[in-house]
Amino acid sequence: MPAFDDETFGPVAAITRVQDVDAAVAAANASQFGLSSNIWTRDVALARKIARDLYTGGVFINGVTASDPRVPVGGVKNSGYGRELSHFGARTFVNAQAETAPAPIGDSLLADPVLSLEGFRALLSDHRPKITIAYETVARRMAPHASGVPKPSGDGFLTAAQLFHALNEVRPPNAILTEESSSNRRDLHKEWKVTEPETFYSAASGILGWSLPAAVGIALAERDSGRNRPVIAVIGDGSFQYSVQSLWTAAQLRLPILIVVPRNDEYCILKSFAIFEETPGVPGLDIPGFDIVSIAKGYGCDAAHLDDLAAIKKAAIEAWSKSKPTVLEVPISPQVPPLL
Ligand SMILES: Cc1ncc(C[n+]2csc(CCOP(=O)(O)OP(=O)(O)O)c2C)c(N)n1
Ligand SMILES: [Mg+2]
Repeated sequence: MPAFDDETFGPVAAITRVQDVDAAVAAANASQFGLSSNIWTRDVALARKIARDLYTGGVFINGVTASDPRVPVGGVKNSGYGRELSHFGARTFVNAQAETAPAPIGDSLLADPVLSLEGFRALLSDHRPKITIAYETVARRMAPHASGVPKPSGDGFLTAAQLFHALNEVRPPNAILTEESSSNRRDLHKEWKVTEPETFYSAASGILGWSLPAAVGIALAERDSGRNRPVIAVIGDGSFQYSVQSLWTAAQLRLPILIVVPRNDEYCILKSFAIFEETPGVPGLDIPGFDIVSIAKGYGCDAAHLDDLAAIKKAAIEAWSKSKPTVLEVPISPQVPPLL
């Protein structure tokens, strides 16, 4: 019967006679809707018992449906998109709870970004890094570092290790490194010893698109806090594309970040995976043809294509004294290293 099955919302009361309480509950629960229900009776104890059996967003005894701004009130089944009143109502439209609930690590915060940042700023204003770990302890935890100058590739290109070795030679000891250079991470850690606290950042999840904006945020914080440590982002040519717009922010804010892009024209680490998984011929792993210099200049950065270690070192030193970001595109050997 449409009047029973549809949500009329009009000035219509659909009345259905049933044999007893159980039949009433069964009829109510058969509805595809479930915004709320009302029980009218002198027997409040019975009403409470019935209420437990009704599947609706709320049950009101001897009263019409009402809501309270202090709590989210709403329906079940096909009723109640979002919740009435309270700030939770609007958020159900964006599935915010569903997005934050599965956070694989750490805690998710569901909050207004502006209010949250204001709150965090107040909390952090007195924050000074506390150096609690002795250098010797840190040094013991680090991967073994290469000694000597890395060997050339033999194919005419620089190796990633040669590039990182050169950068390490010219960087100040307190330089902050953000990293997203998947297949070259091992070489980077061999050549670039992280000895100072809070000088190495990388996405714990492995998600691409994190390190470039992170470098921008860190450089901004360094300037605002007066610490002014130099910032370098080492980011693969593939990863560079993921949040390349952050170059614009860096240029607009006149941040002297050095961004080094080891260019191998490929998603190299995924080729390593393909070998490891014995799945030859995976498509889409070559990414030739990006003009990284033009892209960077287009966003307002200084940029150069360099394949010579002396020129790279000179450009790196200059980068940290500029009032804009510098992007260095450095072709490196496309050799695919073993995954493990
Ligand atoms: C958002 C996101 N998309 C895709 C991936 C899968 N992924 C992991 S590494 C990688 C390739 C990175 O290429 P590049 O930055 O050029 O580094 P290379 O492996 O060549 O050193 C991709 C696509 C990911 N981790 N995150
Ligand atoms: Mg690459």
